[in-house]
Amino acid sequence: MKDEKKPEWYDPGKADSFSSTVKPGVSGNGPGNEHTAKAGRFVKKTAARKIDLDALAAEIRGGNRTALAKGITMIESNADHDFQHGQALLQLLLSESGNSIRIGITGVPGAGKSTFIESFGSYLCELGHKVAVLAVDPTSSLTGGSILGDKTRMEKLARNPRAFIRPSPSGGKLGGVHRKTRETMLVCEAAGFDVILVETVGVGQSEVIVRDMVDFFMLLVLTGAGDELQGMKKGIMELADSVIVNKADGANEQAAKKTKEEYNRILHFLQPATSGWQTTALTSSALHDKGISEIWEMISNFSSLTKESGIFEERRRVQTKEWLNDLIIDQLQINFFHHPAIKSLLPKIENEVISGNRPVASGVDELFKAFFEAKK
Ligand SMILES: Nc1nc2c(ncn2[C@@H]2O[C@H](COP(=O)(O)OP(=O)(O)OP(=O)(O)O)[C@@H](O)[C@H]2O)c(=O)[nH]1
Ligand SMILES: [Mg+2]
Repeated sequence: MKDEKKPEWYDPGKADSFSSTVKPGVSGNGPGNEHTAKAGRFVKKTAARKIDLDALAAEIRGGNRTALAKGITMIESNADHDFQHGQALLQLLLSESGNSIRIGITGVPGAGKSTFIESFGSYLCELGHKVAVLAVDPTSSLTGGSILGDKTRMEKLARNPRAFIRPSPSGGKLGGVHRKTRETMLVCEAAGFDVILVETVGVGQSEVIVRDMVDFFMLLVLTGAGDELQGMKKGIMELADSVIVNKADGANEQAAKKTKEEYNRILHFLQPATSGWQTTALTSSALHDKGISEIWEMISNFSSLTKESGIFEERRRVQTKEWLNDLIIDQLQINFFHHPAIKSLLPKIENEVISGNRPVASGVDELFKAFFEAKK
């Protein structure tokens, strides 16, 4: 393509493929100009729709944010052809992924997770890190992604060129959010982000999902321990590598320190989330950037300790294996329940089982026989 035909705003690093081009003006409509006049109209270019995945992968490796966003959109799409492209893109980037510390952050609504990420993320950018912020919001399929919908709490970070913020994807298929967030994490790593922060709201199963995709998991809590501490599910505390008592500022500072000590006492008796690491409580004021450097120091210690012992790599291997397992189960469910043979047979079996005329296991047996028979 000749240079003068390129649009003014083209990306110089990009190949010569544009969905629109600048056409030279047509002078008159006389004889000899018919073709030019015709070509000037909008013509849908089929070739432009072909995605050059190698070029996209190269741009992502080079840290191009537009390319990164494009790759993630592909991964997040629920359309089948995007799924295929997304997987091919991941294949190209896989060897460059993994070089990061993945940190999960959970806590009840209002604990200060987003404010903490704003403060912590900005601090890490100042240290020279590149920070990607992702979210797992179990309600995003219903609400269209609320958790990071308000970037207002992360205004400073959102403007930082070393940071990248991506709201929670919506589900689509079963296990969709889980898969998409993990894959997004890999693409961000390939783009050079060396700290990945995953925010999740402390309700339902999302803590377990995020625990399974990160290296370090922290629980943000507030003061007013006593009863709250008693009521808190032991299970969640046992997922955490650290408990952070946030809002340790102003009149609340002393109370927060006391709460921290109470947590440390209790944590001592609990099963640690990571073997060889004692889960510890610290305080922070996300609003006033206090306690932030201590938290990073703790995570750095965690990282070197677990890398030395091999626990870090081992956890990642186990996580990937479990991820594979989860996806197989998702696929099996989708295939089974969406199969026409099952769709037509299931209501009859349900009726028989519910009315007490048939043992449940025998109903399942018939369904699977019908499923495998239809698959032959
Ligand atoms: N005083 C004080 N207020 C804080 C601190 N951190 C957060 N807040 C305030 O607490 C409120 C909730 O903070 P968010 O960061 O939105 O909390 P969140 O945990 O992300 O909440 P959800 O996203 O709704 O789950 C906001 O009004 C913050 O300004 C802190 O360290 N000190
Ligand atoms: Mg939030």
